[in-house]
Amino acid sequence: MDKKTITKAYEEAKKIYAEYGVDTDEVLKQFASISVSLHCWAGDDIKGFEDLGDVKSENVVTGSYPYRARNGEELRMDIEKAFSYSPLSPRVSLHSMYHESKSPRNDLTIEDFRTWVDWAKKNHYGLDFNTSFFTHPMMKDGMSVASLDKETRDYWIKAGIDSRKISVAIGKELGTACWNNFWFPDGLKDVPANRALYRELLKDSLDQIFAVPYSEEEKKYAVDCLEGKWFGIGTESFVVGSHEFYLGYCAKNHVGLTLDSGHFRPSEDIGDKISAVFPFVDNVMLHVSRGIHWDSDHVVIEDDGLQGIMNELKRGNYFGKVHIALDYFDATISRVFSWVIGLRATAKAILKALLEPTALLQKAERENNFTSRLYLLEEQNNLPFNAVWQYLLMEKGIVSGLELEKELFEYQETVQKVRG
Ligand code: RNT
Ligand code: ZN
Repeated sequence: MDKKTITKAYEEAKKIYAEYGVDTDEVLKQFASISVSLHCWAGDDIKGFEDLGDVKSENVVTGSYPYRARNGEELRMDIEKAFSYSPLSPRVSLHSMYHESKSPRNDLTIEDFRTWVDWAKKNHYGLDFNTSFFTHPMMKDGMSVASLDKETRDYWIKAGIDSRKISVAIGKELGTACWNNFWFPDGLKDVPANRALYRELLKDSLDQIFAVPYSEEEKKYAVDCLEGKWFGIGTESFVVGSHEFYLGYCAKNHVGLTLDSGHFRPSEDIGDKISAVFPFVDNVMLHVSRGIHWDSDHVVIEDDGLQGIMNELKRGNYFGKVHIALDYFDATISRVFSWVIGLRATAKAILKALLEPTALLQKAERENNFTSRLYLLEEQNNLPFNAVWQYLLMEKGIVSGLELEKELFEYQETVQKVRG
């Protein structure tokens, strides 16, 4: 589509949205202020860059699509490529297994991520952090900080403490708070005989990790969050860090809470949980994913789950307060495409939420007029969303449609395929 046609369609759309009380120019301004953190780990199937030999992974990624990024240079190049097709303000979630040094996993500083930090600075990307409490010889029977073995716990507690220093340092250097996520795979395949013991151990380890609170100054640069889970592969019967455990811990100890859309029973959705937890914890981060039957981490697409989350962020005025991050991986398709698809689906869902005539819906609800609420909800599905989306992409010089597809496959053939 040429610029003139896109602009004309936008001007028409603007008038139609105005009838519903929505100012599309304002929406585009608001959209520009919303950032989404892209998970670096989908680019290499959560393998990381350490030389650990044949070590078991606690994160299952299926598929054998070629062209996995094998080092920092390739991964960063692939991420940049993905961002070039997204209108969202960019951030990158890093895992500690992507450090590019010889240091052990529990003795890292910001300097072990120097290339990442300099790269983020140069490209004006925000950076978020995660400690990889998995895929490592110091994991014991799938456990880290809740292990019965003290040496194992101590190893990972140290990694957790250091991650908070790394996050503050990153946040300070980049001038934007680094969200530091903690997810531990610790759990049991079969029915435990002593759940309480594991939970006491986890609590004690967390108390050590968070023993020193951030100063007021440091709070500007780092936010810690704990991510619970219902079950995982190999932890079908028991996950030590369940959602309830962390909700209690976070509320009491002023730690942020992460909600991953794949980590709850299939009919639960995190769109509903945001307003339930927000008043009681200091910070909330979302891991936007797509579970099919279970925490399958499918690529995020425009579905009801995703739209439900973004609508909730708009309706409760949570944009800018709740941190949005992506978390999925699919090694059966192009990993760069998977980022582009997920980023663009998220961007579209955010834009759609911002364009929602929320004031009208909420007014109808306040007046107990559930008929109008349902009618308007339906009617808005036919408003000219795509005209606004195309205009946004055009303004940012981002291509779409078959052209995008052609360019990304070209990148695969001319860059990814020929990598030494
Ligand atoms: C695992 C969690 C966790 C990880 C990443 C790699 O179930 O969702 O967030 O996917 O940290
Ligand atoms: Zn997650």
